[in-house]
Amino acid sequence: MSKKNQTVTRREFMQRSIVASASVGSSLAAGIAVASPPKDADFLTIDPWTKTQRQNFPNPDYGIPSSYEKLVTRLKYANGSRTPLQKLHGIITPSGLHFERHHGGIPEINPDLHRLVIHGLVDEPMIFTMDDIVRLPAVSQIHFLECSGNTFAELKKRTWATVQETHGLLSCCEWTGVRLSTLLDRCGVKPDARWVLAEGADSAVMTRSIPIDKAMNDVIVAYSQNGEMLRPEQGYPLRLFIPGFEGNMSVKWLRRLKLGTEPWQTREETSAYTDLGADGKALQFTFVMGVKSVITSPSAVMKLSKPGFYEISGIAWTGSGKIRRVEVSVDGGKSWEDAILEGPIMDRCLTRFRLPWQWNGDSATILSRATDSTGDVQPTLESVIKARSSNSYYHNNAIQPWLVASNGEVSNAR
Ligand SMILES: Nc1nc2c(c(=O)[nH]1)N[C@H]1C(S)=C(S)[C@@H](COP(=O)(O)O)O[C@H]1N2
Ligand SMILES: [Mo]
Repeated sequence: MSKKNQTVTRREFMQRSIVASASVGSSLAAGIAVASPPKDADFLTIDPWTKTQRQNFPNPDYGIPSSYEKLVTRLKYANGSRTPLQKLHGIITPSGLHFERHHGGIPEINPDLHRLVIHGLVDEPMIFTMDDIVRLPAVSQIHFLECSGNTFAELKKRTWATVQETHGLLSCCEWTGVRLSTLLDRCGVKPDARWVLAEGADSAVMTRSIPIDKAMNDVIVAYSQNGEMLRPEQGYPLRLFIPGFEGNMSVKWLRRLKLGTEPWQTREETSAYTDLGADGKALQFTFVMGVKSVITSPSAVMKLSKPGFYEISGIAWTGSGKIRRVEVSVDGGKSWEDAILEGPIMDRCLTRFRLPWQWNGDSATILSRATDSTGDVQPTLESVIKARSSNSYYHNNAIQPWLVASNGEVSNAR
């Protein structure tokens, strides 16, 4: 009988690694080994690329990934594209791989001509140019952005194969800009202002109402992503970024903010982005994204080449604060073990988790379950479905299972 599939504690892992490096070939080392020892002196052979001097700059002025990384791309669908989460490391999404969701295409905006208007219940309405905005005190914050439609298809049935397909409407970047409160303070918020309307300059004229408390708290009017100006598809030259809230509220190509006493009941907060109940009544304004996690490796449709050591690794996030804990199960949810959370653990940001695993070659269902700083625990799919009517599909934050078959093939086990 084969040994039970088991996770390896950090201490055990360190001890085994020490043993492994001290005595290659011992049984413990064999269990943990992921590389092969040199058979002869062939590792001393000099490779052709070491023998030939090449030009310093075969690459364009704006750097691109190695030609061997051509398969690490976004995956397009009708209204946008998805991030290849299973092929990324750490927590940062490279700008060129950030997911996209466009309701009316990507406008081409000349930043010199772009304006942001703030009006309504303010002491003094104002028009800002990009120069005006970039001059103001700025902040840089690393936050995730998730479309509330992310993972929606899995509510009904197993639909997608890879993490990119099931969870790829999620990305995480460093966003730089001016706090919305800085701009609103300049205009002077009238005491009866309760809501802010944000409007985009794209042909969809995407509009959403934001509660004033959130607007005055951590919202960023962002012009930069990962150090450079926003990509056109992310809202160049200016977007709203609302940490922790459903993606569609972070209005791209931001051109107008209006302060008022009530929400505006715009198209995107009435006909869409509401959760229709069984009684025909819709739940409106579910702003905060629930606590969620997914194992990105191993994940569908990877193939484990042989039994032995693997690191189970994934990402966790919550719209309510910080990730406090991620548990991993390798037996379909019967038992759980705490994964290692990689710091710094930031507010409304992806957190990378890791857990050493000895795969014995038997089929195994692997799962992750996140808990956030408010105590919220990621729900099972069954409980999400039970809590919903079949009409509702936004905000699915259920636990995602992957099946590692005995031949090493990994598949979606929803
Ligand atoms: N002006 C405008 N803002 C928009 C959208 C849009 O179509 N137009 N799409 C929204 C939706 S549904 C999401 S999930 C996020 C996606 O942002 P991204 O394309 O930068 O990933 O932008 C939101 N902001
Ligand atoms: Mo979205």
